Amino acid sequence: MKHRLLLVCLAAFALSIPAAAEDGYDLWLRYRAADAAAYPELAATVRELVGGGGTPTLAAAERELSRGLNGLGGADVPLVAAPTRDGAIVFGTPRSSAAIAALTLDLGRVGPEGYVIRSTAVNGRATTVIAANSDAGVLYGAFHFLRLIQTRAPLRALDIVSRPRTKIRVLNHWDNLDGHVERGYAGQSIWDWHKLPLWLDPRYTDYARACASVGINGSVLTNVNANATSLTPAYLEKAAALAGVMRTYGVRVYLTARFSAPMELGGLKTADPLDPAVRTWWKAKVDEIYRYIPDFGGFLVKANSEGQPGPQDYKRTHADGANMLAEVLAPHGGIVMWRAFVYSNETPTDRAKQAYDEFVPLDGKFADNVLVQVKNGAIDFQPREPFHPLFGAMPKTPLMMEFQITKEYLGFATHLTYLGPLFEEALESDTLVKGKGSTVAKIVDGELHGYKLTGMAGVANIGADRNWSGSQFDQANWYAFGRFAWDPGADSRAIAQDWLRMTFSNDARFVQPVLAMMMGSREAVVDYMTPLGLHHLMDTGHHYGPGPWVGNLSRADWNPTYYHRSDANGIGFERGPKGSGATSQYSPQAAARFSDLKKTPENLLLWFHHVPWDHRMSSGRTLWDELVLHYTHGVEVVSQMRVSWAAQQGRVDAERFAQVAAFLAIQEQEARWWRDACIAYFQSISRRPLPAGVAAPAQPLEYYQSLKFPYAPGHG
Ligand code: GCV
Repeated sequence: MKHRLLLVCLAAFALSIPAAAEDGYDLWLRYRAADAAAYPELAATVRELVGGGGTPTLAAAERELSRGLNGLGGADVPLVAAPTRDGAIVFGTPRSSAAIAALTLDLGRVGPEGYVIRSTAVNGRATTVIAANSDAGVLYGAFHFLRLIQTRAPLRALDIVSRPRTKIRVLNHWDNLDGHVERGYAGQSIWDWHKLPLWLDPRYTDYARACASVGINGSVLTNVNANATSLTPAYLEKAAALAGVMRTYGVRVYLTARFSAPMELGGLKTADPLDPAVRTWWKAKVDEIYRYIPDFGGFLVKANSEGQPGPQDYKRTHADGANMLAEVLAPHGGIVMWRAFVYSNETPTDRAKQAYDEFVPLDGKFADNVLVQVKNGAIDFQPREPFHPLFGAMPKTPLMMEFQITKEYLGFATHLTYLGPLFEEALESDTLVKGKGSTVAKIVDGELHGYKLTGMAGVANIGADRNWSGSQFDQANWYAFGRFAWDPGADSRAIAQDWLRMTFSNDARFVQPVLAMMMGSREAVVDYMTPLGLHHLMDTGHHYGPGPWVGNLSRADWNPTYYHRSDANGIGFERGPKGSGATSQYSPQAAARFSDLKKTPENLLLWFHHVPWDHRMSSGRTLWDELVLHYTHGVEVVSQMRVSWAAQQGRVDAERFAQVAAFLAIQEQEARWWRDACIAYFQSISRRPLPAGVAAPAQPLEYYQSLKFPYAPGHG
């Protein structure tokens, strides 16, 4: 009797434990078994894996395929030396696999990192071949093949040819050596510097797997607000240990270089890039780095920006600084990514103009192994910005895109904001510099100006939180970044759909509504934070909540009032010829469009123009009414997102369902806060009534102004 009771208790306990913990750790590499009846071609096309792991990277591909195929198929797929029956998966390069060498696969089309996935015959057996010119290419192809299964795609008659359109596809970690992540909302840094190099957290391998699964091939380990200590031998040894893990997955390690390191570490009196002793110091330092990390990628540098040291401290140019580093990296095959996010110490006429003013005169003056890294917009990763005027303005200098994956200005980790549409909008923007179709994507991938070096960087949203990104849906932004870096012409909806299917479920009743929710989520944030081209209304320092009233900071361009310029007459920053003239930094065709209030797209109106409150919008409403309705609409969309998600209960595991639901509740509350605070403030200036039927802010303006967040995460 006693035993029976015990068994009943044990059974009840076992039933209460989910089959597998669903805390988000597995990311989109969740290889849960597919329903064989609903997806019969999996069993028919995947029966055995032909082993080919001669190198560490091919061994990683083999491990991943085994893990994925075993998990997705629900049974172990045997590993064999050569196809023995129909349904073999053969992977490798022409060097590693005689079967692949014997096939005509046109690998010339895929370059050093691309791959071919093809259904063909090997030894008379129906086989799927995953082939590439390099081991990393094979690994990328293996992940693509697994993705096909994860998304329940057809597996027969495959003929996939894929090659990356950019060469350098890197994450920028703004991680400090003390573990704090600047603008990080997913906990502490994943790099446990204190325990490195001897303790290699298994997370490092899973990080590298996730990066490789979307083609990310570089990781800048340290914050752009750099600490010279990362270049000391003790830290180089730690970085080398990380490089050892990542190398297997085709991910190269990069570091940020503090420009004043020769003084701080070398005891020199100057860091002048033209000083021979400084150049000698950097040469020795770079040679030393390569002794630790033979495949070191190079440096990312933030110089003369927000107080960071740089060549201008010695009356030298950005090109002087970048080229000094480039010269010593070149013999080792390293590169410099020199950031264009600069704004000078003098109070500017318009901060949006500064990067262009400083960099365009330097076009053609950078060494061949330098890329200038440009944020998608000229201010700072706002919910919406027009494309940066540098794109198209430096034909002789490779420009790489910098996106921010971490959501500094888009609600941190709790707001569900899928960034795919933001990336896509920036990349699809037409600079018109060489006529119609001169998109930012074609500049970034080198097509328009013939850049030899190309790249895309994403400021990482990764931390030590169990779910990596601070929320389940923020993982989609890491994923989407990788896919856009591989193909800047990619489609954000298709990417979101893949991610949802891989991460959650292939059930159409789940995919369709949640996809719609993701696709509308970025516009909702724009609406409840900064509609119609407004920007930088975030409160001081932490950039979390609204602070449109802030106007007392020491630098004019740190104040939201500097950006929205609202007064009794109207609102917006006049950047046309009668204002700051920033529109003249675009190509003449684009400038003509942005300079003219009537031709400026309404979603950027207040970015480019100071517009009267009573201006008639295309809807026939006044600007004031339209503004209020956008704020209100943003909140309504979030409320609807909550409803859509609530309907998914039971279609996703309880653990992730509950976290997403709770975060959406936070988002709704905060969207309302943003709306109410901004309407209360702007109404105190516009002095106009709210449109009929629109709810008044819940609290008086003073209430919103009194809120303080001294401990908001991620603050630099
Ligand atoms: C790393 C913004 C952020 C800073 C960041 C800076 C940059 O200003 O608020 O935290 O510094 O951009 O991109 O360098």
